[in-house]
Amino acid sequence: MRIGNVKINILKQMLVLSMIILAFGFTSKAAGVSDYGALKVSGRYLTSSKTGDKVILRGVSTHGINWDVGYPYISKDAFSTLKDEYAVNAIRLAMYTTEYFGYCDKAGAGESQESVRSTLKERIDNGVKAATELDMYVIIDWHVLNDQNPNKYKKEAKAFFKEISEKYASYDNVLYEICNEPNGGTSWSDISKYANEVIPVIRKNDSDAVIIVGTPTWSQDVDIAAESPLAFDNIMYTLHFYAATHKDNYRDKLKKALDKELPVMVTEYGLSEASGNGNIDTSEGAKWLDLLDANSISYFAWSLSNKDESSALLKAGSSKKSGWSEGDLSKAGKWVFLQYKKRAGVTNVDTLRKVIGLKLKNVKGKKIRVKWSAVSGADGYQIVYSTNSKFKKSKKKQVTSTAVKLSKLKKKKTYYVKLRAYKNAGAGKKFGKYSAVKKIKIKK
Ligand code: IDC
Repeated sequence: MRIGNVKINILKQMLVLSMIILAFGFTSKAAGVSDYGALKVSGRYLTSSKTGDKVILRGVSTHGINWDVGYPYISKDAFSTLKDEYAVNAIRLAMYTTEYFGYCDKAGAGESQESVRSTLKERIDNGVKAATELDMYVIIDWHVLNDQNPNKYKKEAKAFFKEISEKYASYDNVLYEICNEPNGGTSWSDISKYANEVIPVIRKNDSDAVIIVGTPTWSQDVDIAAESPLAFDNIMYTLHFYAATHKDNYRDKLKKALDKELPVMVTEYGLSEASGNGNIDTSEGAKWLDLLDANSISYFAWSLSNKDESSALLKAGSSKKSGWSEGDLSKAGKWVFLQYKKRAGVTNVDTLRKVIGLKLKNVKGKKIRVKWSAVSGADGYQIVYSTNSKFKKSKKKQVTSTAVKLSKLKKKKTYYVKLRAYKNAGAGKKFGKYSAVKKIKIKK
């Protein structure tokens, strides 16, 4: 039937179009929960239970959700900016167990411990719901740090994870991180004891959720965990790095763990020093992300915050709580999000689109006026013109505006004009494609 054929043709065209979009990556979003479904650990990889493909989460961690440099960014608006503009497909909610307003030790905060807890759980709930509505994955992080040994608050941890795994059992996008960074001499066997009690509590409610376990020495010793991994399925082990401090030696630890097929997730990293401040090292950062991507390991940048420290992804003191454009990002934020877009292949950030809307007009005095439409991301434009249609003996001119007057032209001659956008790249320039050629005869 005709109508049927027409429909099929339209469907075919849509299919071809979506294949082109996929191939060239001109979509603006990273793949999400509706693409992958629940996550599953298979061998040393995080995979999709839906397609079986390996999955890389490119995420952002909040700062501590107990502080005003952290929790105000838990919102649908903030997360959707991260997703739509910066190719982020996962969020980590970092809930400190100690320090001011901490879940287990509120450290002098002027509220009861019970009320601190209910506030923190409310924030987690807001975060989980926002991520869920946006098709994003979300990690609930029991942020052990000053408390050093997760066994210190094991009872609280079990009660907490019992409650939240019950609440989010049906959420395919929720992952549980049971101890951020054991430290202060906490051994892998200490951590294993803790994990062997906490994991079954979660499993009872949420039998197949991915659970992430911290490793000794601020989650650096994945090589040690690899020697005696836990006896559960769907477990990943944490590696954290701060690129200006942790370099080759730490990457070697990762390689050792991978040689033993340990499933690793980088639930926190920074370009800064381990303090969260100081130098930013993007070249070490690139080495790390290359290694992680090559091994399909997920990573989460610390932190979505405007705190005045170099690991923060937003400009220090910036007041916007969502809708950040590049100018609102810190040096680290700019770098991290550019990497995410490139690495997720969601936007071909290196390619400038070709110039369109080129218009030529005679101007008195053997001149022409050239105008065109702006290309997003361009730093300027290069105009090429010649009396030869093949652009032999052409002249070139570079401008940063979207209009220019060309002068000293020859009367009665026909000129051919084309132009392309460019981006400054180090010492040189990166050019987009040329516009269509337009011609004009010089009259006056
Ligand atoms: C840092 C924050 C900083 C805060 C400090 C103590 O960036 O503003 O004052 O914690 O609460 C980690 C931890 C993470 C640290 C981060 C940077 O998981 O909580 O955040 N870091 O020091 N491990 C290595 C580095």
